[in-house]
Amino acid sequence: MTDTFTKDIVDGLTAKDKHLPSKYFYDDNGSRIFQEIMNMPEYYPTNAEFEILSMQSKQIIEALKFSRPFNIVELGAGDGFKTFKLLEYLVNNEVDFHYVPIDISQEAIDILTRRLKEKLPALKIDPKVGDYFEILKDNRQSDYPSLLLFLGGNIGNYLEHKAKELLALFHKNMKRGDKLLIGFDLKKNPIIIHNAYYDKHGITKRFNLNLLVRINRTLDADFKIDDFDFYCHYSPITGDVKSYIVSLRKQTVHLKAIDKYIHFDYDELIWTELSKKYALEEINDLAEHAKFKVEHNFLDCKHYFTDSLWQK
Ligand code: AVI
Repeated sequence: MTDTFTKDIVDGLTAKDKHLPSKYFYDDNGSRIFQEIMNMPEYYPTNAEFEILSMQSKQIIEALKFSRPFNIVELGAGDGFKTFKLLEYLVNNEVDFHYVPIDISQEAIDILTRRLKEKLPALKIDPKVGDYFEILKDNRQSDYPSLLLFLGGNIGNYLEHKAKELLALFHKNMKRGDKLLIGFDLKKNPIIIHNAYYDKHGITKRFNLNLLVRINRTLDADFKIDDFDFYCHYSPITGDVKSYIVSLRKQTVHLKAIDKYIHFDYDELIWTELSKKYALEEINDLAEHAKFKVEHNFLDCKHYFTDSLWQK
């Protein structure tokens, strides 16, 4: 048993309280299901952040106070849908900058590059595939100031100590004066949050159960998907949305590739994801802890989401 995926899955499924890392949701099928989630009317973060980036591009760019040229480095660019409005604003205003989208998926980067070249032929784009930090280290050599984008509220999927570690790494790999624009989903009426995750269409359920399908394929396992269900719960006090897979029977699953048996009790849970919602003060505390200064919170009109601008 050598690879990290196998180790993470086995560690999680043999722990006293079973858990699986949400980063493994995103195989090709999982990424497609996530697109469906983002298109659901109940999943408000996509629209909220889209509104911020389309209505406040001018204010965001002015707040940078960067000399020209500069770089915009996007971590986990994906399909680049949200960022398009910001890039369009800059290109239309003939601002001198380079866009450096980074993603782990070659396919996502190819699609994004092709689309942007078509829609914004004047854009200077320098796409990169691979690990954020290796690429950030290179970017540190650049003489130009950089704006780092970490959008979509992805920070909410990290446990507190992991979020702190990630922000410290960003800080370490930035130059003095560089800025970070980071998306946070905010605490709000709990019913709105509940409906975005415990959706009536069952798409988020499919998103979670797809992880079992992935384990079946990758580790030649025999999870019977219909014998598992999905549950999630929002705690308005902590701001945590926690998602679980529920075993509907007492059952045993065989991971044939590594000849390992996993036993499940009736109603036993596998914790799959944290999607934390923040208060603005908590965002401030996180920034200060990582030695950033919060310069501005760009909010949507309903105050559901913020793209928070931080300076190193
Ligand atoms: C990617 N991430 C910010 C999403 C979230 O809201 O936590 C993933 C997701 N999980 C269920 N719905 C969406």
